[in-house]
Amino acid sequence: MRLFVAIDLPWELREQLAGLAWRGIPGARWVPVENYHLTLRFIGETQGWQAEEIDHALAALRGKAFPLTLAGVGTFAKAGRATQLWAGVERNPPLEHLQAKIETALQRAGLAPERRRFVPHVTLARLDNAAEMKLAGFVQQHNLFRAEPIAVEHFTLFSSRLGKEQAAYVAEVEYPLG
Ligand code: 2AM
Repeated sequence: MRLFVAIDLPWELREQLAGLAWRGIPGARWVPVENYHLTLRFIGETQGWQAEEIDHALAALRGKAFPLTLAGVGTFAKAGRATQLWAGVERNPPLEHLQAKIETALQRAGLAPERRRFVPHVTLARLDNAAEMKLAGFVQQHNLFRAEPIAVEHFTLFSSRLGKEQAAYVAEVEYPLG
C-alpha cells in the first residue's frame, strides 16, 4: 500500500481552490477537486504489517485541534524547472508541531527520517514544461489569495493508487485532534 498522512480539506475550501485552476497554463495538470490535501508526511509503499504499526503509532499520538489558513500561491522547482504550483499556508506553529509529532511517531514505527524540510502547501497543479511567463502571471494574479480559516480537528492516513491521469486517494483512518 502506498500511504501518506495529510490534512483533509472541507468542501467549501476545495471549491475555492478549484476556482484558482485556470486554463491559461499549457503544461499544467490540475489536481481534481477531490484530491486536494495538505501532506504532513509522505510514507510510500508499505507492507501490511508495517501499515498496522504506522496506524498504531498515529493512533497513540495526542495532538490539539488548531486553525489553519491557506494563503498565497507559489511554485516548486527542480533543477531550475517548475514542477508544481501550490497554495500556501499562513505561518502556523501548531501545524508544525503536529507535523513534528507525526514525524517522531513514524520514526518510532520504524520509518527512515524524512530528509526534506516541511513546506506546508496544497498542490494545485503538476507542471510539464509550463511557460515561466504564464506561471509568473498566475502567481502575481493570485498572490493575495487568502481563504477563510478552517478548524483542523483530525488528520488522516490516506492510501494512494496511481492512475494514468490522476492518483486515486482513499482516507483509510482519521485520527481526532482534541
Ligand atoms: P505533493 O503534493 O507536494 O506532490 C501523495 O502523493 C502526497 O505525498 C502528495 O501530496 C505529495 O506531495 C506527497 N509526497 C511527498 N513526497 C513524495 C514522493 N517522494 N513521492 C510522491 N509523493 C510525495
